[in-house]
Amino acid sequence: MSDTIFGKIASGEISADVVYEDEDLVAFRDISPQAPTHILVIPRKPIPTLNDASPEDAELLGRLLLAAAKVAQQAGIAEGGYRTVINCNAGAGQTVFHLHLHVLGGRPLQWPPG
Ligand code: DGP
Repeated sequence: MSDTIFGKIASGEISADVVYEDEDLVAFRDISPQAPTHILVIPRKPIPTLNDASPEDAELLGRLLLAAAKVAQQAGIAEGGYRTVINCNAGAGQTVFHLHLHVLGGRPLQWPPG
């Protein structure tokens, strides 16, 4: 699958607090939450960064966003508001090179993020 920690979570080799999964996606709680609700949604496919996504990934990326909305709803933060973030490469703070979407909520979120 992939040799990143998220690839190992996707394959079940490493455990995580999984809140949603299907054939192509897994969502689990961030180990270092930056908000009361902080969930990561990943494709099982090991795409390192958003820069590496290709047109053939378009449907997968759309489903990643829809899964984010679903887990936000399940977590009870959809109405109050939440933020989705994809950090791309080190300059944006990406530390795990397996594409992932952060879903953050449960507290007021400042904009711009800084
Ligand atoms: P980023 O900085 O965008 O690459 O975000 C990586 C996030 O992944 C960071 O918020 C911490 C989280 N994380 C790192 N290792 C693990 C892990 O082993 N399990 C879980 N659940 N989250 C992890």
